[in-house]
Amino acid sequence: MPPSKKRQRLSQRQIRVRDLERDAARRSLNANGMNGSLPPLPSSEEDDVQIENGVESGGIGTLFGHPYGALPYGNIHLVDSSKNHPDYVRHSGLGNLRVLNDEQLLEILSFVDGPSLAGGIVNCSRFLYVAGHHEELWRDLVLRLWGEIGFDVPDKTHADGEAEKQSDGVQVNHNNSGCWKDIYALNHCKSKKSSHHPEKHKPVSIQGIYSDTFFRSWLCRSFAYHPSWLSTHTVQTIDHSKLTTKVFLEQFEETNTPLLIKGASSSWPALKKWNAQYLIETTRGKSFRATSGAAPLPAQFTMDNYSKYCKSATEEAPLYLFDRTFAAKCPQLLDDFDGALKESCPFWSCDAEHGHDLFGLLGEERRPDHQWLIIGPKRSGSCFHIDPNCTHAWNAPIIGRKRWIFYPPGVTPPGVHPSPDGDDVCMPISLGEWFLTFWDAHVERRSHPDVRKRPLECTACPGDVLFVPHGWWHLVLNIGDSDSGSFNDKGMSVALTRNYVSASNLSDVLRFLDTRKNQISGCRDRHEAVQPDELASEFRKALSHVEHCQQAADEEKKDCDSGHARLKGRWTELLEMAEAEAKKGWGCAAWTDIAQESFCSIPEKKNVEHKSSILERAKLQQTMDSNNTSATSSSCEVFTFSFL
Ligand SMILES: O=C(O)CCC(=O)C(=O)O
Repeated sequence: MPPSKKRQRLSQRQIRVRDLERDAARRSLNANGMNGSLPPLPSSEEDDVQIENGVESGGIGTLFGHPYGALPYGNIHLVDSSKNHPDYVRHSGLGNLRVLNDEQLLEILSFVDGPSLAGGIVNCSRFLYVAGHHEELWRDLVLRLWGEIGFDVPDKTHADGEAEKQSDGVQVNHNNSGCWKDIYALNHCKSKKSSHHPEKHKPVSIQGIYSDTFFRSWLCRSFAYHPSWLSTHTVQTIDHSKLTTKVFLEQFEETNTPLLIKGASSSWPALKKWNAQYLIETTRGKSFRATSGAAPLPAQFTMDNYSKYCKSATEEAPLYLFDRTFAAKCPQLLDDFDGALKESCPFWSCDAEHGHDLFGLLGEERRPDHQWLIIGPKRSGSCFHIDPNCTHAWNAPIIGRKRWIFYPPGVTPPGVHPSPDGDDVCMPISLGEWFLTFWDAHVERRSHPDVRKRPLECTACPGDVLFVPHGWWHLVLNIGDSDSGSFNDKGMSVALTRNYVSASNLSDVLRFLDTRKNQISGCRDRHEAVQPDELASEFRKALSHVEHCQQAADEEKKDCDSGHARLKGRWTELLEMAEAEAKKGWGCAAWTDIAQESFCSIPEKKNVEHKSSILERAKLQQTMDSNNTSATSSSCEVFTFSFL
C-alpha cells in the first residue's frame, strides 16, 4: 500500500523547531559562501528506494568507474527531476546534515572510530555508505592506530577484473576498490586477538551520488596518462659512454643544467638483482618510512606489506616510501650500487679531486640526510619542490620509469605558490590534481620567449641516471613500464637518490646555511646530526680541517719555507673561493626573493601580513592560472607545508 499522502499537522513547538533548524541551516550555508535556499527534505513517499532488478535507478551510468558510483556534481543537471529532487540520494541520506558540504561531512566523519563507521554510519543511508567509505577516512584511522608501530596489509585476494553483478543484481567493484578498510579490518581483528579473517570489502556502486569531493579525489588518482604528458624530451641527454668527468663538471654542474645520462647505471648490480621478491627477502625484519602530503602521519611498512599496498592503493596521494636509513639497515642494498657508482660515474665519487659530497666531511652521523631509497606505486611521485639545503642530486630509477618536469631556478611552476621567503609553499595536494588542472598552463610555458625560463622534461628509464642541479623546481611521476596508463599495472616503482654539495654549489650552500636557517632540513629529528644553528660553522670547520697525513705535513713544510707559517686543509682554498662568491650574492636565482621574481610577477599587496600573503598569492595565481587553463571538474585545492 502506498504511504499516506496526508500531511501531518505540526504543533507550535514542532513549527518553531523546524524554523530554527532552517534558520541555522541557512546561516551555515551562507557562512560557507553557499546559496542559503535549502531544498526541502523528501517526503516519506520519496524516501522509498527505487530498485529495478536490484540496481537502483534514477541516476546516470558510472562515467569513470568510481568504485562507489560517485559522479561529478555537474552531472546533476542531466537528471530527470520530474519525480525526485535531483540530489535526492544526498538529501534523504543526510537529513538536516545536508546543510554541510561534503568536505565538512568528511571532516566530521574523521572523528568517528572504525567500528562505529563500519557498523553504524555506513549503514544509515546510501549517501553515508559512500561518504563513510572515502578511502582517506580509513587510511587516517589506520595511521592513527598503527602508523608508528606498523601494520599488516592483506593480500589482494581478488584478481583485477571488471565490476561484476552479484546474483542479487547489485553491482560490486572488485577492481580499483582501495584497501584501507581491509587493512583496518585485518589489524583490528589482530589487535583483538580474534581468529576471524575479515573478507575483502566489496564496494557497491550507488546511483544518484553527485559529489566533486568524492569524484575529484578518485579522478586525481585514477586518470589515464595523456600521451602528450609523456612525449616531450627537452632535458639534455648524453650517452654514458660519451660523458667525461670534465664535460660533466664544466658543462652541467658548473652551469647548473639538468642532464639525463643514458645507461649510467646499467652496470649496477641493483639493476639486475632488484625486484619485489629480492627487496622483501633482503630487508626482512626491517621497516621503512612512507609518507604522503595528504596523510596526517607517516607509516612504517615492512617491504612485504608495502609491496602489497602498492598493488591495491587507490587514494589520491598514496603513501610514498622515502627511506633515508636503508643503507645502515640493509648494507646489502648499498653494496648493490655504491661501488659500481664510483666506477660508472667518477664525477660522483666522494674521493674525487674536484670536491664532491662535501657534507660527508661532517661524518655520516652528523651530516644532513643525503640518500634515500624511493618506492611507490604507479602514479605516485613527488610534487614540485626544490631540493634541500641548496644541494645538487642524482636520481636513478631501478624499477619502472619516471617522468620529470623541471622549472629553472627563480621560475615558479604553475599552481605552485611559495611565500616570499620560501618558508612555505602552497600547491595542489596531488600529482593528479596538478596534471589535470595545470597542464595547459605548463604547455604555454614551453614557448616562453625567454628560452632560459622554459620548463624542461624527460622520461628516465631504469639504467639511466639524472643529474638534478640545485635550485631547480622538479616534479616526478612514476609511470611504470608501459604508457598504457592501465590502472591494473600496479607494480612498485623503485629508485635511488643522493643529494650532495660540491665545488660548484658550495658558495650557495654556505649562503643558504647562513641566511635560511629555518629552511635547513634533514637534521632536526636526529639529535646526533649537527643542528641548523651550528651547521654553517661546523661545515666551515670541517672544510678547513687539516688532514693529518703526509700531504699536510709536506704542505706545512712548504708553507714554512715560503714564510707562511700556517697549515692548510685540503679544501681550504675551495672554501675561500666559495666564501668570496657567497659574499657577492646567490649564484642561483632560486633563493633570491620570490617577490623580485620577474616571470610570474604577482602584484604585491601592501600592508598584508606575511602568512596571509601566501594565501593571497595562491588565490591570485589560481585565478590567473584558471584563466589560462581549460576548465576541469577539479578545483585547485592548496595545502601548505613547511620544510621539516
Ligand atoms: O623519485 C622521486 O620521486 C623524486 C625524488 C626527488 O625529487 C628528490 O629526492 O628530490
